[in-house]
Amino acid sequence: MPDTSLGKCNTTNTAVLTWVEEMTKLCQPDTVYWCDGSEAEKEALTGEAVQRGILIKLNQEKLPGCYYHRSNPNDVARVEDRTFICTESKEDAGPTNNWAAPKEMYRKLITVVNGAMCGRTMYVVPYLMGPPGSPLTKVGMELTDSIYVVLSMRVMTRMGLAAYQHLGDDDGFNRGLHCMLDLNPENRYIAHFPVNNAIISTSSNYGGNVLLGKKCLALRIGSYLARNEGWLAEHMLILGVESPTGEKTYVAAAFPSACGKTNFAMMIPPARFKGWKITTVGDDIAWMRPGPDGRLYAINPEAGYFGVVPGTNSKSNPNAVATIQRDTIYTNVALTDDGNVWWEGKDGDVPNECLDWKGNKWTPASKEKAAHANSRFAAPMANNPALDALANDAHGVPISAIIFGGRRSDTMPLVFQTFNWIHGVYVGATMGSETTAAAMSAVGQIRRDPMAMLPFCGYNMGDFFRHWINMIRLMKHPPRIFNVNWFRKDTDGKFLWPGFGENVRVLKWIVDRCNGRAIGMETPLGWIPAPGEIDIQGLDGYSADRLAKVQDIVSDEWRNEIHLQDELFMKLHSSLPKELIYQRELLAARL
Ligand code: OXD
Ligand code: MN
Repeated sequence: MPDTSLGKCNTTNTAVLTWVEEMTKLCQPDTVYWCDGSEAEKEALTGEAVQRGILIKLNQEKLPGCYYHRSNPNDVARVEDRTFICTESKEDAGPTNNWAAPKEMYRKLITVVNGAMCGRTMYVVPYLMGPPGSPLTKVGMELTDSIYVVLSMRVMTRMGLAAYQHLGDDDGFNRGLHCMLDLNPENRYIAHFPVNNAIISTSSNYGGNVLLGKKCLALRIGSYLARNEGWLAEHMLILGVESPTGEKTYVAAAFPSACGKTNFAMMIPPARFKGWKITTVGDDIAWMRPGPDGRLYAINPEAGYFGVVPGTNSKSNPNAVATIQRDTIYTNVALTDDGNVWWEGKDGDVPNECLDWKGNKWTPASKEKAAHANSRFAAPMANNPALDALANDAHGVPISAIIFGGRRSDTMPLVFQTFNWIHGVYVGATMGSETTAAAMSAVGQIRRDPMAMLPFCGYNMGDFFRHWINMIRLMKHPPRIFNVNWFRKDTDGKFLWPGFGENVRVLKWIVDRCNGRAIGMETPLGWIPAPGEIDIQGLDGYSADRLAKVQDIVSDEWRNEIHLQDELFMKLHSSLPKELIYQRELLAARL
């Protein structure tokens, strides 16, 4: 028997009611379904999605509560060329964003979504970004005609009636409209209207484009709100480091997409680090604001992880392996005949045969990968065995260190600490990384990705740097800023650092620096570990010589690096804070 209490209008907030009515008139759905976030609703919608073939039920003995989804092959990643920041002036969006005038974009999209939900259901999804009761928490409403989006939003956000409670009678919520249309890439728009706190996303069903709480609200609109309200919305993981003496230090770290943020946030220290524990607050996004004690406090606005699947195994990320054993939606991995999932780099044997992410027969002799390189899991963070005790805390956690890092085969040493906040902002601003499959672009080229926010900053990047510089005035005890690179290679193309759980060795030095224990050594780049300060004991066959190599500062490489920064500096010249130009000159002089 269908539960007839589900789907009914469940708010009296007049701003919500008026907006939903307007959007209903525009999109003309057959039915409007109001989500409440309940278990009964989850069961009903999951059942419907399975019945309509949108989800496949996986083997419930092996993977309880897990489902499988295949996307349209033309719709497997974020689309930066179709992502727009619609501010009054082009200068407000800045040279690193696609800009469109709000009026024109609204006019175009109103045509695109007019009647787009005929014959379909519009789901009204209320959600919170952030724990209930936090001063940083924001309310979003997403209207979508995708049941996959509804079920994924349930995992990724605090979805349901709690959002209305937080909102009360207020009209200050993000208005997000998502219409799947026919997934024709020509009608694909991910349009942000920061001044109106609104998002319209069309003709896609890929997470990063359509789970509107994530990149669209928490980063693009979030960064815009953060600048106006005096806080930071960042593409950063947040983790806690617990020492054997029980000392707890929190760290936030920015890495470009698919550089191992999720692995780093869930890392398990090696045997040599007995008694050390890493706990996860968040794996992708940090909202941070100065607290009354002058420190910077961070929350993770999300409630789930939307992680890259290939390469996830008990060596790279045992906590992620545990997390995705239940209540997880898998997208674009391979499907085995016993209702299990498989991907390149999974633990255990390669199946003799399975269905690839497109639904075609796959064998180990196949030329193509079975799982798409950007196949994903959406899993509740509550499943994470290493979830930090304060992950749901309304005050957030005090941040002692901010880490920037990219994927660089050369130039960048394993770790250095910047001299001060502004030097740290310069290092974050000039971050570069080799591109990966998380976005539709050529893989393997270096691109400047300031603070890992290139695709996510909702306003002019130069003004974003200015905001970062200004933030120091609001903090009596700012976090120390570091730079790391796990990906440096030797001349044979082999990684110079083992990475994964061994990264705790670097993290320990960072924590020691924050807590006044490590002495360090001054170099032109900043402070690096003094000999012996990075513990390499228990690292099989790893020598001090190899550590020296991964820390090496090669003048020619740095001359080239400074030269390569020209491109970014020229692009941003009209809004680039002078302080960053001085920092670059100082670095050149030191080198
Ligand atoms: C992500 C991304 O999905 O950064 O987190 O692309
Ligand atoms: Mn990300």
